[in-house]
Amino acid sequence: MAKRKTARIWNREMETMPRKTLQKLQLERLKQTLERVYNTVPFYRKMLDDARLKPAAVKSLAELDRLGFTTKQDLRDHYPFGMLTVPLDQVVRIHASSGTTGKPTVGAYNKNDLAVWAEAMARVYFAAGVTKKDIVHNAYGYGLFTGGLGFHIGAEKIGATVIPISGGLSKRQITLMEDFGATVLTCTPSYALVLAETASEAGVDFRSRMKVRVGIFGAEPWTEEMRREAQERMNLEAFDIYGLTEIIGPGVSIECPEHNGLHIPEDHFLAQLVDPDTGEPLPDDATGELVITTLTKEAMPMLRYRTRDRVTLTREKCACGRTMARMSKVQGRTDDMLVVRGVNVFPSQIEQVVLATEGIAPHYLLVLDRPKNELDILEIWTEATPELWGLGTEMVQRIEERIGNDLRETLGLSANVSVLRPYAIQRSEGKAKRVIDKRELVK
Ligand code: DLL
Repeated sequence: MAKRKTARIWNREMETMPRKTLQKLQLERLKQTLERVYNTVPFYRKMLDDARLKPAAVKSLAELDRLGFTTKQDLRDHYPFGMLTVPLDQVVRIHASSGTTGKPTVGAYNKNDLAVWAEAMARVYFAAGVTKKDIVHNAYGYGLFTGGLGFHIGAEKIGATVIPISGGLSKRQITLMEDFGATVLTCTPSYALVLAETASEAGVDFRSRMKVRVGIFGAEPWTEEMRREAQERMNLEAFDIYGLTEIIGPGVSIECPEHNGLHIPEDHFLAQLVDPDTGEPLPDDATGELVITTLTKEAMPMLRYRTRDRVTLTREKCACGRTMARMSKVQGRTDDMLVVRGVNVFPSQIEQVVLATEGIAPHYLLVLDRPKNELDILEIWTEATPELWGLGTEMVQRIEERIGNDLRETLGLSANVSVLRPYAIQRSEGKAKRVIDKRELVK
């Protein structure tokens, strides 16, 4: 008989819990969370009061639907620490990602939150078949971005050896991956393909020289074609991982060896699906917007957070044995946020920087592409005013450089900027189409 891969499960008690028991636990934890935020965060107190919901009186999970939502804009309105339930001296870590305009979205953790995160990431590693015997080459960025440190604490939790290489210096990554005998590669899917390309350019046969057998790729949308390409070129099994700063970072869901959806640790994160236009609940098998309520986070819990990510859900038991809900691969966003090389950015943020530059007319176009085996390329086309154009090519080039530098400094984003002659950009007659995304990330 063919030997079936036995699924490794980090926390069997939780991850395979009967759904009835799970729902009881979720209700208990939800009530604790509601109690906590009601007493400490004015924004949530108002949300609960508006819904006439008293934390102690909540009797079922369904009552959650009476509440409104928490959005990125709400986090911005309470930037940086207005959503905290604890004084800052109990916060031990802060991460951040881009917000809708200017200010970043903050994630704050107390000691217990870091423990919850490490637990979620330990489950991730086990789902992907990673154990303490593995050597994890962690090429997610370390810093404010949650990728690097999230994968780091999870690897430590399971006792694997972690190489905190972060992103960049690709040739050196290839050398160290081989020298240290890495068995697991963690990075964005597009960076994985860049590493494969770098190896082949350096004459290194990735398949025979590297020991990498597992890749845990996420933080940006990617297609089945990219998975096939990565698996083929690097001789590894690729797992999709999803997460967002507002909820905890990576670890909000992960594929198991069945590769049939991403498991959500529902004892920590309660998942709902809503119609993005009306906010009404949707059945699991519809495509809708994922809404998450955290059940165990302490410093900065989230009630009904609108992720803006479009998915379907299933709560049927998986062949791997887990009873935890699975979400589909992210099928797109319900807002205009772009994920460029793993960096979240809204067109409005780019607009602010570009149009604040002297000599630039208020017309622009963002063109995104992902050439085979390369990172995303963002081109920004904008237009000179007749005055700037009159000053000659050298001046125009200087402005292009200035915009490029400003974007790098304010948004951490590198882009190819072209300032075109006046009236070069087509005027629209209705809603301006400002973004051309050629990456075809959603099929
Ligand atoms: O990207 C956390 C993360 C780090 C996830 C490392 C996985 C691996 P943010 O920077 O806040 O957090 O970006 C969150 O990125 O709302 C999605 O739109 C998108 N995203 C994240 N993972 C995936 C994925 C991290 N696997 C936003 N597929 C989310 C598609 C993803 N989109």
